[in-house]
Amino acid sequence: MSRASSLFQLWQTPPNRLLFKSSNFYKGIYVVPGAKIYRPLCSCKSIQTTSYQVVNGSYVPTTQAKQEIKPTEKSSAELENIGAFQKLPMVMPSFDILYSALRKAKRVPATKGIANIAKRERNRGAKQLDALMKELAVPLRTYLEKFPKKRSLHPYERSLIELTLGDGNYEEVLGRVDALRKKVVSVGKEHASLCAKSLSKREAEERLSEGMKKIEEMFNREGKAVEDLLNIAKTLRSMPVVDLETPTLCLVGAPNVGKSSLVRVLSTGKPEICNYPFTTRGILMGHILSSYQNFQVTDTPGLLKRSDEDRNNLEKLTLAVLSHLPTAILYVHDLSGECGTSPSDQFVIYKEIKERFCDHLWLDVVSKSDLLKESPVTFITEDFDDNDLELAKYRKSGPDGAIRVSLKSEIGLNELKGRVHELLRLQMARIQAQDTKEENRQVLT
Ligand SMILES: Nc1nc2c(ncn2[C@@H]2O[C@H](COP(=O)(O)OP(=O)(O)OP(=O)(O)O)[C@@H](O)[C@H]2O)c(=O)[nH]1
Ligand SMILES: [Mg+2]
Repeated sequence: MSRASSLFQLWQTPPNRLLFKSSNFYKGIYVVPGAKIYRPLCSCKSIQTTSYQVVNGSYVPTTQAKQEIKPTEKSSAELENIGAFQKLPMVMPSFDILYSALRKAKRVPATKGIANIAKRERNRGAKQLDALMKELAVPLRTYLEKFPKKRSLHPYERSLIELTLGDGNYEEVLGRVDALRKKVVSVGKEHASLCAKSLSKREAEERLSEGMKKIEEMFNREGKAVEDLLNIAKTLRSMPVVDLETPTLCLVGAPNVGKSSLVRVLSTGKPEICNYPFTTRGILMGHILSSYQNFQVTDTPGLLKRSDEDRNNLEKLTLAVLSHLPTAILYVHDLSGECGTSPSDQFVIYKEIKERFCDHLWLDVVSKSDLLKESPVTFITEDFDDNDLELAKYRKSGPDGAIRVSLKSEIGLNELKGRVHELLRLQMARIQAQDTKEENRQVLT
């Protein structure tokens, strides 16, 4: 059976087979602003197949390794593209950089033809210190050139950096790597120059070993900046890849309303499902592969009723997706209130989001309809104004046109899948229209 047809079957699979299977595939991770270990928020489903070789202290894909690494400013055409995280260099641990540099520097001989022993020794010492300085500084400079400036990134990736690494941490770590590079250069130059002025063979040997020791100690002391950079690269590289040309469905709603459960049924995505809020702690991508078309599905953390200033980084991630990616929205409502957020509060959140993102294609779904036999059934007590007819209507059946589904009783799922397909086809038409508009604009300018 081909891969496409087996995935198509997944799309058709009865939901209860998928829903209540516990999954260890996706493990959410808490965002701790300021934390120095940057563990990925999201699962990475792409498998690395490229081979790498070491160039200037970076693991570079073999296909790129022979190309010269030039520090170039990004052209304006490159600025707005998504995918910068997949191009980040593979950073070597500071220990590896240091010991590779020491090994290479110690092999550097004196210039040929110097007969005087003292002269030869100070020449050798200065050259070795200079080599050590370069072997350490060049990889650091290469990293600094290859980690993009935040302002040159797509706004979505910029938000991911701020919300997953903590505000300012990316720049702070790059700043520390640059400071280390500068120290290596200055201490290396100082000791190479001292060694070059030695009056005897013995003095040259002593100054060489003193210089090497100083640089080594400094690199050991401050090399943590490189480790932090390595962790940042790992975290960012594991962020799910979004293709702006592929129609995307984004599931949004209050925490615990059943978004991830629906992602599992609608797509290949396998987010964790639990009966507590904020199970989903990052952006997770799944795919819908129908007969001829590939669609993306993103699961997002839940939104609470509160102002933007009070929102946690997880909620901000959801808003970043909606603000910066051209997704269609599947908004999930749990009118039973079993999720922990009352229908009245969900209504407030819904109205705010709908107003803010009214230009997105939209579909409403009322989840857990097995719990709504005598709707509205509220699991939590809430005060609400009986005279608010709009709210009363919402509490009974959700927004106009909402589809009722239950994963437990398998109600409404075929209708939902059909409507999702329709929505994504419309999204495809939007993307194509946008591309044509862009091409026409480029022809005219
Ligand atoms: N009764 C019933 N429970 C459901 C249904 N769909 C999901 N649930 C349960 O609702 C709970 C929350 O489901 P999730 O899919 O994790 O909800 P979520 O919106 O992704 O939650 P967060 O990631 O925390 O925002 C789980 O215990 C699910 O088993 C349904 O159709 N009926
Ligand atoms: Mg979830």
